[in-house]
Amino acid sequence: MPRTLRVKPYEQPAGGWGSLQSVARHSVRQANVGTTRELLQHHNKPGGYMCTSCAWAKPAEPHMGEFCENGAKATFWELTSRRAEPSFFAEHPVAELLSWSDHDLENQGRLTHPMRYDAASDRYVATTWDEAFRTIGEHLRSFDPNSVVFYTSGRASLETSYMYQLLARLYGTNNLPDSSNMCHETTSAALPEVLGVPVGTVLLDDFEHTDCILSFGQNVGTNSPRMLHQLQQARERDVPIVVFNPLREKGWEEFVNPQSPTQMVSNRATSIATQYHQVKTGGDIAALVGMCKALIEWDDEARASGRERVVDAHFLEQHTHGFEEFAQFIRKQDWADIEAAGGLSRQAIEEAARTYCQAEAVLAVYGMGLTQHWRGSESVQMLCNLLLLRGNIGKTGAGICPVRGHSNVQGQRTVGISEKTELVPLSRLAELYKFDPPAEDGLTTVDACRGIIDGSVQAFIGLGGNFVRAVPDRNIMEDAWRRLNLTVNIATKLNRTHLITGQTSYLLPCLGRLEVDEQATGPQAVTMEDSTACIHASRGVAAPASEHLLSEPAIVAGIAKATLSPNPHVPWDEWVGNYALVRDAIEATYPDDFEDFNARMDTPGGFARPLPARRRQWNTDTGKANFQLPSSLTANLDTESAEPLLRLMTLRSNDQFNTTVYGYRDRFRGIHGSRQVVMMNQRDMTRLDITDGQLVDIRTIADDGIERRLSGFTAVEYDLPEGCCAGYYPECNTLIPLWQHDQLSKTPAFKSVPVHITPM
Ligand SMILES: Nc1nc2c(c(=O)[nH]1)N[C@H]1C(S)=C(S)[C@@H](COP(=O)(O)OP(=O)(O)OC[C@H]3O[C@@H](n4cnc5c(=O)[nH]c(N)nc54)[C@H](O)[C@@H]3O)O[C@H]1N2
Ligand SMILES: Nc1nc2c(c(=O)[nH]1)N[C@H]1C(S)=C(S)[C@@H](COP(=O)(O)OP(=O)(O)OC[C@H]3O[C@@H](n4cnc5c(=O)[nH]c(N)nc54)[C@H](O)[C@@H]3O)O[C@H]1N2
Ligand SMILES: [Mo]
Repeated sequence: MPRTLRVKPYEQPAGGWGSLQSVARHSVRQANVGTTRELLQHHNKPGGYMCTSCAWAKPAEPHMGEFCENGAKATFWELTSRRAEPSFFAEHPVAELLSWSDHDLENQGRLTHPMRYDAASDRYVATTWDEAFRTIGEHLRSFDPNSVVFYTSGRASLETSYMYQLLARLYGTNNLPDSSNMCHETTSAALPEVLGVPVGTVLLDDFEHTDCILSFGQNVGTNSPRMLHQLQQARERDVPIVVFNPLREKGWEEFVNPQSPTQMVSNRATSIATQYHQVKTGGDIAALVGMCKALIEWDDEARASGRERVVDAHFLEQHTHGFEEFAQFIRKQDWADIEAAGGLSRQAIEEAARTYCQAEAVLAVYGMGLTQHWRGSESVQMLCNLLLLRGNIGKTGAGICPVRGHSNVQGQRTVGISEKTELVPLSRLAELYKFDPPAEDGLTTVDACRGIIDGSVQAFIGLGGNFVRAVPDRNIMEDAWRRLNLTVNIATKLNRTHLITGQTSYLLPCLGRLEVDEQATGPQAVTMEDSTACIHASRGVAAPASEHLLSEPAIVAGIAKATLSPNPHVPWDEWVGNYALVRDAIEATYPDDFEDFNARMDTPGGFARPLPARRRQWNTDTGKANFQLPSSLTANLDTESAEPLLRLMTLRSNDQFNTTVYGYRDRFRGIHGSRQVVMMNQRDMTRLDITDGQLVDIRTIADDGIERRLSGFTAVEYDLPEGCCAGYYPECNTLIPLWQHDQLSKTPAFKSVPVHITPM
């Protein structure tokens, strides 16, 4: 269906009446009005279910409705009354469905039957679970285990994830990439070198005690809206909030709490950011170097004149390694270079540094604007350097807070979904299950893509997600995907990845987290870990979408039993009948993190994993927190180009969850009706002879001989720094070269694609 673009700046705050209207619209469209509204009472509450949208922390004392606009949309979307039944697939051949939009595919509703792809009729046809497991098992037994990829999207529970990693390892491979490899893997790779932990150190309580909040590259109003409660409360205590983001995102500007009758009636918003720095994309290293430079210069002056130190000398001495070298490096940096790389003036950077210095306890939140860059890890480590200077790790009200994406993406890594053997207690698994786990590292997401392109990967099992749509180099990947021998997708809704079929393809429908999961010993609970490393139980409350669905643990066990030779130490059936036994197995594997797991999983607010860095114990090579020097002032890949080069950021709208496009209203950015747009700075438009609303051609600048191009996108004039532009994910994924990724973690550089834009 052709869509018409409308651009209308949004004058309202985040939250407020706009948010209520949007929730109401979605509840009506998914035709589940009454029931779902009742269910929302159990949302993110102890004893209830944990939201399927973002991973933000759930408080011990929840609000009356502990949900946000986007959490409510995710709930409606999962509990829709629509169904994609076998009759739907009989009517529509796969070739036809391939021409449908992401929105229209998922909007068909919940999958109801296990389906097998029939090449002769080019259709998915219903099959039985027995047949599906048997055929999948036969195929898997015929492959070299290292040619099979076991991908996980970040939604599956700790129980499912633990079983899934064990299936892969018993089968013989560590090929366990997950969506984290495209997301916060940068964090998981960068933080251990510096702080000795792969996750953030901040707890929800810290927001109540902090004196200053820094934010880098995260869009709170859209992607973790419940955090606005903590931000609003901090603002009520007059806590400064300093934001670095190329775009002026609504959530960081002002917020009306839809759950506060007084605020709703008066429509008086709380302003959130006290400083808003529109850094250039990839310019955070420069901004952070600048802040550190200001601090160290002020500290040098203080020391010279005998005044109180600006850095926390005691902390630096006791707890850190490499400070002197770092300070020398920082002193040598030139303000002109810092200003050019970050796009911020020295004055603005010093203003931020002053606010940082005046606070006793500072916490920093960050998202994809830091992680998805060529030097994403260096950006994250530079943020740690700044925090370390004043001892802002391991004290109340302070710390580093990566805002994770999927609702259990952090937890999956905790229980063994990882391609990196060093992160997994393989010897413990060997002891518990009496087998020899594969010793070599498996494939990351980027390496899995390479393997699919070069033919060394033969089969792909997807536990959720929309892999082909989420990865870079979409066109190349779609072609390569068809050569796969076997693809198996465990999913709730239809998406494009399911339609690009390998030689043998199965689509296996599962229960969603919100549904009652009845097994041999009764209804089951599952668990997940939030962004602050707190673990919560979740119990489904809605009736299953179809009687033919199996739970994710049951599907994993079904594939395992059909593939592996029996192992008396791995009780697949007992586990499926009683998830508490899986939790016992998790506890046996990770006794420190999961002590008394079954007893503690209902702790209000979750139970916190014991993180050494929170206690200022540093599990690093030096036994201290390590300063790390950046190799450049920019996080962007240096690209030589004779043509005018812009840096494209690919972003989420306020009406999507990753590749799930709920609709076409990016309300906060005022962009409605179409996602085929590119937001541009007015001076760049003039320079490139492009007018507002004009159709343009976007081409990636890369010297690898591959043409990556999108045509017919509409240029929209937008308030972002010169030299930067922005488009939507996943529409722009064709433009992103697979090899442009973070140097340490291989997280794709989705936020700084060098492009050339011309009028059509
Ligand atoms: N409703 C909803 N919630 C979600 C999701 C969703 O799609 N919809 N997705 C979930 C997932 S998996 C994730 S990972 C998170 C993602 O949540 P975010 O981390 O907020 O991810 P993005 O939407 O990609 O936006 C990143 C922000 O970084 C800014 N930015 C871009 N480049 C730079 C840069 O170089 N420097 C700085 N300082 N800023 C930059 C952009 O302007 C944007 O505001 O949200 C999760 N929650
Ligand atoms: N250009 C660009 N690309 C990006 C990003 C970006 O910012 N820019 N962000 C990256 C990031 S941060 C991420 S996390 C990835 C996301 O990549 P993925 O996690 O692979 O993608 P999603 O869109 O979250 O997956 C949606 C699908 O999951 C399935 N699903 C939903 N719920 C369930 C469930 O309960 N169980 C099962 N089994 N399946 C379920 C549905 O079928 C749905 O279609 O994309 C990455 N790609
Ligand atoms: Mo993510």
